[in-house]
Amino acid sequence: QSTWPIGDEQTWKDALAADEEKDTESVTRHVVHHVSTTLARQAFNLDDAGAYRACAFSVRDELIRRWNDTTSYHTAKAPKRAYYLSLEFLMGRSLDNAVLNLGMKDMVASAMGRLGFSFEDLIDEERDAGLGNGGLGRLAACYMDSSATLNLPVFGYGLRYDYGIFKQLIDENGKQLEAPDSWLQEGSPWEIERPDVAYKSFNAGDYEKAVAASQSAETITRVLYPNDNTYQGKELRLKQQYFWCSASLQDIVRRFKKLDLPMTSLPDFVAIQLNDTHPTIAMPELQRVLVDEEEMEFGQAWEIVCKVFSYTNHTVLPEALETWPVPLFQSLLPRHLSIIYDINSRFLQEVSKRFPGDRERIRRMSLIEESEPKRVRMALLACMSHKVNGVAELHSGLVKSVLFKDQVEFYGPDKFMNVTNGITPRRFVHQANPELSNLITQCIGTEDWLTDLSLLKKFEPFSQNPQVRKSFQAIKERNKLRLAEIVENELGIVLDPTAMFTVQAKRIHEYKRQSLNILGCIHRYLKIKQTPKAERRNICPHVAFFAGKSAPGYYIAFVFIPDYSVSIAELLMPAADVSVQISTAGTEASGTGNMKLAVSGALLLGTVDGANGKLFATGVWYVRVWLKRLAIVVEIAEEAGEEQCFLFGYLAEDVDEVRYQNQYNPSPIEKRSQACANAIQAVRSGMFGSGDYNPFLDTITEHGDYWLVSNDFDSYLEAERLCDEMFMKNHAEWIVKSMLTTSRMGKFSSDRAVAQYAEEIWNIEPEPVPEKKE
Ligand code: GL9
Repeated sequence: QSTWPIGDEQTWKDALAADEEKDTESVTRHVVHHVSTTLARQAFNLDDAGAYRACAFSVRDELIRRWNDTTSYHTAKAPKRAYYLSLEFLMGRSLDNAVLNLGMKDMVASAMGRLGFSFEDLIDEERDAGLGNGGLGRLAACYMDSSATLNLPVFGYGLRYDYGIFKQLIDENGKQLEAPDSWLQEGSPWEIERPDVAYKSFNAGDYEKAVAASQSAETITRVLYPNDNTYQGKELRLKQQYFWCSASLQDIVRRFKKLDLPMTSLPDFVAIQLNDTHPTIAMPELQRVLVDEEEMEFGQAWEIVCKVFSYTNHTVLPEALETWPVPLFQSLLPRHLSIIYDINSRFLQEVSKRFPGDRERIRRMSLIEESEPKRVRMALLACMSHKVNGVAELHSGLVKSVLFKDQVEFYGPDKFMNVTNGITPRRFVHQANPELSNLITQCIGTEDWLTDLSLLKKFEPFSQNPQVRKSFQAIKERNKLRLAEIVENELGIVLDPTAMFTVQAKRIHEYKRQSLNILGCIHRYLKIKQTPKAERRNICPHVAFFAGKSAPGYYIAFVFIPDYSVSIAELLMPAADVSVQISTAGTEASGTGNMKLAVSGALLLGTVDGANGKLFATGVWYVRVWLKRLAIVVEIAEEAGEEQCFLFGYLAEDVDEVRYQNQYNPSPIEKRSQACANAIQAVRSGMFGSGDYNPFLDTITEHGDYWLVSNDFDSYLEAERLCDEMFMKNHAEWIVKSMLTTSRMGKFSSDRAVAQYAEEIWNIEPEPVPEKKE
């Protein structure tokens, strides 16, 4: 019997089918249709911006058809779903990515060509959706890409900010200026407004109040907070968090309720992932819904809440941990505060049963910090969820042994796990480095590696093939040339494309130590000056690329490539020879730029931190630099094989001790590193202009060098020397190593990471939409 809901079934189906043709002619027709109707324009007044929009609308139509098929299939099948709550989604641009994923790029490009436009130019018309700060936000975007690729029933919920991450300008003194990112100025063709799906948490019935409320709701989503690894504690930020979590939960509960099942089966249908502690307020909010609205018993409700949620930690830096002042909570969310107090008192009873008389432990484990004023510890609340994970092997180890040591002892070790981050190869290889993508496909004879990155290992043997090696090298050279041309056009700086390109592209932060990189550059400069002209050609020429934004008001910063974004990453990463990952050991949770650089064949110059150690240990090769613990060197060497890699610096486990020495029993800086002292002296002498660099330099020489720049300096130079030597003297070997790097990055796909979340945390299954029958 027919289940067709409305009108004549055949009429609907014929109309849909007529819309589904996919060839250059039909694409051309669709674009022209959008030009004349959606945009109300014609050929004589159509510029690139208009053509981009029309093109985007016609591509979007194709996405929507598939979206519709997916949602109706999933609605009918009603599988368990996962919901990814992230306050940031750093999506970048969509047009190129969409046509590539739809397999329509050639078709669309030739359609636009026939209409008189260059598709590559149109791609550049799109504004980046910069609704994130860096790694954490881009990770969420990669995870959406992978969830779709894996056919997983996953939704992402976030805020649609009017202004994303600020636009970065550099003034004539080299300082950062921030300008608003008005990415919605011309509207976004990729968004669909759903005014019909609205959750009114604001007073209905009273007109004036309602208008005021909708205005205050608009200010709530006005702007993304530009913080990286720091907690700021602004009232509006807490409002953003609650507004977003409340609306998301209402949508989730509404969808669950359509199943007509008791609330007790919620955990069988709903998994919610907290991307950092930002959405932790969703836990007491669900508790409020279950207890106050569904009239469930408190203890039973909390059990359900804990089963539904899980939490990803993204940093161990103490300054980043969210703790909201109790008075602020009391004034904004009094019911939630009282729920948290109830949960806390039950929880602490359990703790004191397990550890009688251990007052110190209870103080540490309390959800409420007994400071003045008291504060709510969001991370400890999030730890009550059913799984807690870190984002790289080394980081997850620190999460267990340092950050949540008490919690591991209380809950047991099973709750705490690792899911190493990943990146999407569709965007960061296929789209950003199309020539490399083609070469890999040609060599291994299939495109399947784009959805199963472990197949990259089949590329490894081609590192022995001189022909392929030549092609691989030529691609790197063209990517470098492309970057050099853009730098010349945009910044007026002429670069030598045969020089070694080193790239450090990430947020500017002391722990990431752009300082080490720049002082290293100064060291090189001083060395070149001291070298007689005739001997200078033995020195490996470097171009050091820095890109990244600094949190406003964060005054220790340098920037060269301005306004770093996803789109600039797509340009920089394929052109790098060397990937600079030099954070103080134990501070970078994972890093994901390291992965983007490595798949494009950049060799790693880095500390044993974040995923670096793991990138290295699973494959790449082997360093013979100054790891201060020989035992570890041997262990890594055993895993990776007798090869050359460029790791350096103190290990995480040594950092506390060295730091303590720096602070309480410092040796003169010249003793820690003469080279570092010289570089600093050169800057202080005014050699690089009259800017006041002393506050920055003093952090190293006067204030205990918290981030160990001086301590790691000599081993950094040594690693760099080895790197230069290979690049200059044995470039053939360099290319082999570069190809091996690419080939061995299979693990670092976000597909692998998301599959792991699905299986080990969410307990959800792929639900591919069945092929349509003709
Ligand atoms: C971060 C970590 O610092 C990175 O090491 C990690 O790779 C990402 C993703 O897990 O998360 N945590 C964090 O607060 N940021 C990260 O990048 N900051 C920004 O996103 C700006």
